[in-house]
Amino acid sequence: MTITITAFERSPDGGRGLARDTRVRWALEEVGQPYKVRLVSFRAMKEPAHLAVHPFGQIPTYEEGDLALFETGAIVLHIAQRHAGLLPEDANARARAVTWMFASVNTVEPPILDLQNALFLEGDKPWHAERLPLVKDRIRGRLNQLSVRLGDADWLDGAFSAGDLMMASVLLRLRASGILDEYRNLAAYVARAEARPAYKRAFEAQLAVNTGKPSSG
Ligand code: GTB
Repeated sequence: MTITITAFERSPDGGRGLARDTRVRWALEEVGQPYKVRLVSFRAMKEPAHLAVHPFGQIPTYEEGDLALFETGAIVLHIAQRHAGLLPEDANARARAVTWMFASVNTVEPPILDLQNALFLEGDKPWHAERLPLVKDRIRGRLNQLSVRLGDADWLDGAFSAGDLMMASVLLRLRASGILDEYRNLAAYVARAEARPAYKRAFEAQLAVNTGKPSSG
């Protein structure tokens, strides 16, 4: 059955991996599933046809036959449950990998999103300069804990899993802030994730949409 995802017709980052369709593309590349992409404009995302699939008028979405999903965590979990390669066979190890998926979007991503909001939506507020260090320190609090847990391991719990895919996707959005590079092991973790052939194919495909150049993969 054909898989169709949605992505920005024109991504604000020029297609350099920051929009969340990257995670879905990456998961599909990891498990070797071909997919089609329906590009949507910011206006089309708020129109009834798209809202029928995504109640919050966002990207990405995932459609496969009569199944329509939104929320990257749920989409990546769906892909990982149906195709080998992103979740361990052992039931307990599988549950731990899913735990890391939830931790990425529920515990690590919120303070990172708060920084994006502070930088892009609150720059003109009189309290912006006072608030910014607090927002950054809340991220550091989480990264300190994550860094201790990862230690010198390559991945969060044994072999690479959907938990790492989600966590690396969340962390890479921090690179421009410089905060990721304060944590040697986390910066190396993200670099290791980005070096995976499946990530590179996903990145190139998203970039190609925005540059008009066909992707090589
Ligand atoms: N929790 C949802 C999920 O995980 O799927 C969040 C989905 C979401 O935030 N989608 C964003 C969106 O559709 C795109 S990824 N925004 C449009 C809207 O809400 O109207 C966020 C994003 C956008 C652009 C960049 N960028 O270019 O730098 C980075 C991240």
